[in-house]
Amino acid sequence: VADPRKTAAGGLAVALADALNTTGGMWFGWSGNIVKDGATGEGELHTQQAGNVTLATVDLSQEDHDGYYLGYSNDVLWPVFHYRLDLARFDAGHIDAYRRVNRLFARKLMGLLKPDDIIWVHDYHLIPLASELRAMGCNNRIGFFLHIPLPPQLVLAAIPQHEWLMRALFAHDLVGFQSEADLLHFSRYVQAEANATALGNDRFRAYNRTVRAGAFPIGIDVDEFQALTRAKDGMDMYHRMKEEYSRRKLLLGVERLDYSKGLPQRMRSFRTLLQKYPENLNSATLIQIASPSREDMGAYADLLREMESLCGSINGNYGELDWMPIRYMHRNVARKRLPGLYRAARVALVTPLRDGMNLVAKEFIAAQDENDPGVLVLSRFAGAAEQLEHALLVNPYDIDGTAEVIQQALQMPLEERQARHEKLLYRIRRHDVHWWRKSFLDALAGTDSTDQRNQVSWRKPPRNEDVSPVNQG
Ligand code: GDG
Repeated sequence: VADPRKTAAGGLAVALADALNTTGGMWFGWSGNIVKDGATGEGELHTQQAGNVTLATVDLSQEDHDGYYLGYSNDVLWPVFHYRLDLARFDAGHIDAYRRVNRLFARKLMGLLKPDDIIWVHDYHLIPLASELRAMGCNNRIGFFLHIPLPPQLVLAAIPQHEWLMRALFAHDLVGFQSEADLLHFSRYVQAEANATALGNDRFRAYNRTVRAGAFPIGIDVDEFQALTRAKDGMDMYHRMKEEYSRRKLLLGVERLDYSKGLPQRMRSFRTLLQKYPENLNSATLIQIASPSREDMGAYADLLREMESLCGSINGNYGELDWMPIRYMHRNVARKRLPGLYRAARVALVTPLRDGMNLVAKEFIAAQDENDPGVLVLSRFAGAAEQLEHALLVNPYDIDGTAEVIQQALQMPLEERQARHEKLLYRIRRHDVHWWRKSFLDALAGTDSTDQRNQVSWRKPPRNEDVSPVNQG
C-alpha cells in the first residue's frame, strides 16, 4: 500500500492512487513492514487517514514475507505468468505461506467491511483473497484485476496448484485482464481444464459459480503526465538533455531491472546496431535507467551482473574518449524528471519479453513534442502492443531484426513520426486511466451476481480438492 498523497514509482501504485483519490474509499494491504518472528504486532492492523482515503495495513512476519511475497508471489507466480518456467521455484513451503497470508488479510478485512462496500482486488499476490472472504461469509461484490499476463493453459498447468488458483478466480463477480490475449488464455483454460460453459456476454460457469471476465487495458493519466512534462523540473531536464546531446541521437529505456523487460536482449540489439550501421558510432547514445527491484532475489542478482558485464563490454569496445554508447544507471530517477527525459529522446526502446501492459510506452507518447515527436519501438509481447500498433513493433528475441527496426526509427522522416504519434496519442487518450477505472467499476456494478451473493456463503472446496503441496504430490 502506498500513500496516495505521495508520488509513487510503480505503475500500479500510480493508477490506484488516482482511482482512490477520485472516489474515496479504503486501501487495504501489506504495510511494507516486516516484524521479527515471534514479536507481537504480527498481523496487527494499522489505519491512517490520507485525505478521503483510509489506509488500512497489516505487517508481515519475516517467515510470511519470505514465503508469501518473495516465495510464492515472486518466485512462482511472477515467473510462470511471464512464461519463465525456467526461473520458477516450486518450493513446498511457499504455497502454505501464500494461503496463510491471504487468509490473514481476509480476516482483517472482514472486520472492516460494510455490507454495500465494493471490493476491488489487485494482482497476483491476492488471487485467493476473495475465496477466503467468501468462506468467511462475505457477500459483497468483488472484482479482481490481474496486472500481469495470464499465460496459456499448458504453461499455467506447470504450477502444482493451478487448479486451485483458477478456481479461486471464480469467487469474484468480475475478473479483469490487461489484454484480449490474456482473456483468451483464461477462456481456453477454464473450458479445457474445468469444463466451463461460456454463457455469452463474457460470462463463464464453472465450479458451481458464474464469473464475468473481460479485458480492461490499463492506461495513464495523460493530462497529468503532460502537465508534469511542462512543469519546471520536466522542462529543465528536457533542455539539459537536448543541449548535452545536441550532436547525438538519444535513445532511452526506462524500467525496473526485471528479467521480464528484455534488457540484455536490448543491449545486444543496440550492439548489433553499432556493428551493422557504423554511422551510429560516435552518435547514437542509449540511456538505460534500470531502477532497483526485488534485489534480495537470486534471478535479479544474476540479471544485474549480466547487465553490468554487457554494458561494460559494449562501452569498452565501442566507446571513444568523448562518447560512450550506453549510459546505464541502476538507480531510480525522480518522477518529475522522467517526462523531460522522454521528450528529449529520439527513440524509446520498450522491448519486454512479456509484459501485462507497460505504462512506460504510454508515458513516452504523452511526453512528446507533437511537432517533433520521438519514435516508439515496442515489443509485440507487451500488452500495450494490442492498442499501440502504430508504434514500430519488434520481436525482442530477434536481435538482428530489432537492430534493423531501431535503425528505421532513427532514420524516420518527420512526417511519418508526426503521423504515427498522432494516432498513438489518440489511443492513449481514449483509453486512459480514468477510462480503465470507470469501465472496470461499471462492469463490476453491472454484474448480475445475485445468484452468487444470495448463497449464504461460498462453499470451501472439500479437503481432498483443497490444495496443499502435500496432497498435490
Ligand atoms: C506492472 C506490470 C503493467 C520506472 N522506473 C522509474 C520509474 N518507473 C515507473 C514508470 C512507470 C512504472 O514505473 C512502470 O510501470 P510498467 O507498467 O512499465 O511496469 P511494472 O512496474 O512492471 O508494472 C505492467 C503495470 O503493472 C500496471 O498495470 O503495465 O505490465 O508489469 O510508471 O514511469 N519511475 C521513477 N523512477 C524510475 O527510475 N520515478
